[in-house]
Amino acid sequence: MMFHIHTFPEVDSTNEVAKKYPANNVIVAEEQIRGRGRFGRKWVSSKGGLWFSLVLEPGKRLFEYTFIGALAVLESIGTGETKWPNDILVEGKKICGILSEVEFSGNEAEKVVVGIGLNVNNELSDITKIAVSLKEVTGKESDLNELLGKILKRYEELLTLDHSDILRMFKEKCGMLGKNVTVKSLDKTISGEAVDINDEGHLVVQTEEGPLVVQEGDVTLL
Ligand code: BT5
Repeated sequence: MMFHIHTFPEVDSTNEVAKKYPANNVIVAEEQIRGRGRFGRKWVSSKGGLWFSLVLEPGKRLFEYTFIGALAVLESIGTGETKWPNDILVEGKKICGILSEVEFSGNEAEKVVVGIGLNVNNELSDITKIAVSLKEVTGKESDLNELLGKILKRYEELLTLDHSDILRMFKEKCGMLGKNVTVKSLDKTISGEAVDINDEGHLVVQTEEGPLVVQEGDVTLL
């Protein structure tokens, strides 16, 4: 395997630790004190979950690293569907979230950090309405190291595929295409049918005013 794995009992955020490492390293934490989502949101990361960040060479578009992460996790847990732009859902609840970030050296992308949070054996206490763990889905605990190994192996394989293959695979597993959605981005909210994910990784929504392209945001299925 191309990845070197470093495990820590507790960190603020594995994405922050990962930024100090060169490509092909993976940072794993048993627990995160300040696990992060997009837009500075909090990611609940207590013991029993799989919280890790991959450090990768730049070269692909950022969303591809996220889509590859989603596909690698999906295939490794054997259940669920992808949700644009960075989640995996099982029965409508979030089991996995991904946060991909670029590290620059001057103007040039130096590396990409892909942070993956997967609820495995951890308790979800106050977010059970929106979140689910693999343990709840399968009825049994999973071995975290075994699962991590599977995901990393699959990630490495998917990295060699073309942009178009990754996009096609992500779309095939995407439960929200063809459904009516509301998308809240930072500055506006739109509703319509989610019809496609374009080559840029953006969501295309067919609204009453015509098709709109959404670059980032949170989607609610109607
Ligand atoms: C994400 O953000 O889904 C990206 C999460 C990435 C977490 C990994 S863990 C390893 C690495 N280190 C980090 O610090 N982060 C990465 P977003 O789409 O913004 O979703 C965040 C929202 O998900 C929160 O506002 C909550 O509503 C919900 N949430 C928080 N913790 C959750 C959990 N454990 N399971 C499911 N949903 C959760």
